[in-house]
Amino acid sequence: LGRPHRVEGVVVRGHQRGRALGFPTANLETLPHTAIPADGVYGGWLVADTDRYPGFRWPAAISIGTNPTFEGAGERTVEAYALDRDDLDLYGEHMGVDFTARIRDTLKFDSIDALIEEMHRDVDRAREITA
Ligand code: FMN
Repeated sequence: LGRPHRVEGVVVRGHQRGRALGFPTANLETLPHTAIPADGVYGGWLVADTDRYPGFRWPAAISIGTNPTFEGAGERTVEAYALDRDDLDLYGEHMGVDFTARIRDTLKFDSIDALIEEMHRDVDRAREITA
């Protein structure tokens, strides 16, 4: 494409598990017909262009999928964890996610600890991808 694919949306509340996992994510509510990449984990950027965060972007680990590790996994979500930024309050903000490189397929883990362990590796990979 010559440039990373971007998905845009307003940040909405998810199941609120992310903070407990150690990786709070911004869940983007996308418009119908948005071209969402295949389920998986990606390295890229969380891009803000709002009054609060004009021209800001943060390196991010991005997850697309139905979060099959959790019971009642249902809706496909587009979520981005801004690396090292556990303090951001982005609810209601219009944001973009730029996909730089694919890291892996989405997996159904046997335990939440196993998911968290893998997410640490994802974050390391996302850091390299955006360095
Ligand atoms: N959920 C899975 O079930 N399997 C995965 O392989 C998986 N990988 C993820 C990788 C990253 C880098 C991130 C940020 C999330 C991943 N997730 C995965 C999604 C988490 O399950 C999800 O972020 C968590 O449940 C919080 O969801 P919530 O925002 O709706 O509370």
